[in-house]
Amino acid sequence: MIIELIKADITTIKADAIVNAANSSLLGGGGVDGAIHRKGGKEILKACVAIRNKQGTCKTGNAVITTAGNLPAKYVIHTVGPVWNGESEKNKALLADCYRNSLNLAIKNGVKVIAFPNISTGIYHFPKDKAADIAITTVNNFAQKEKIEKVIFVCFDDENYELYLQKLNR
Ligand code: AR6
Repeated sequence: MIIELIKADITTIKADAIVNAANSSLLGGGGVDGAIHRKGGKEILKACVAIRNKQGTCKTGNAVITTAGNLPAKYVIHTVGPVWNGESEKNKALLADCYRNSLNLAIKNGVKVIAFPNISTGIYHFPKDKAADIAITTVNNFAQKEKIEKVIFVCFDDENYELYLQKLNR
């Protein structure tokens, strides 16, 4: 499995799947979620509503998959990161769940190349340094690594990009 780091808007990435930092409603929001729904078009929201009608809201740490609508990717994997409310093992475990459950769902759908944003580090205020450690460690320790060809960490802000650069070079 190759790990790639880029600084970009994830809606421009032509991967098999891009991951969305969604909320449990699955109905859209701000940040990367807003950008994905805006640029991906109505088909994504339609698919999210269908999932909600079938299985209800998406719990923190879980992931669901939809079409990517008008985006260059094939699928969007929507995962719900934890809201930072202070240091806790639970928060860290839930963020790791987001990466692991997204990767498992990717494999189930034949995804070879997957792009992740820096889940929970925006509106949900998870400290960027801690979140980057969890993201990198979880992806590195993922049990079925050989089934994924490439994981792209897509950083949007300079701070996240510099953190990932340092940590991945180590
Ligand atoms: N491409 C890649 N990364 C982005 C983009 C983009 N277009 N836009 C922002 N980021 P956030 P969260 C980065 O707030 O913290 C929404 O309202 C951003 O720099 O998008 O998980 C949802 O509906 C940050 O590093 O997600 C939820 O309610 C990272 O994406 C809530 O926000 C995550 O920031 C989720 O909050």
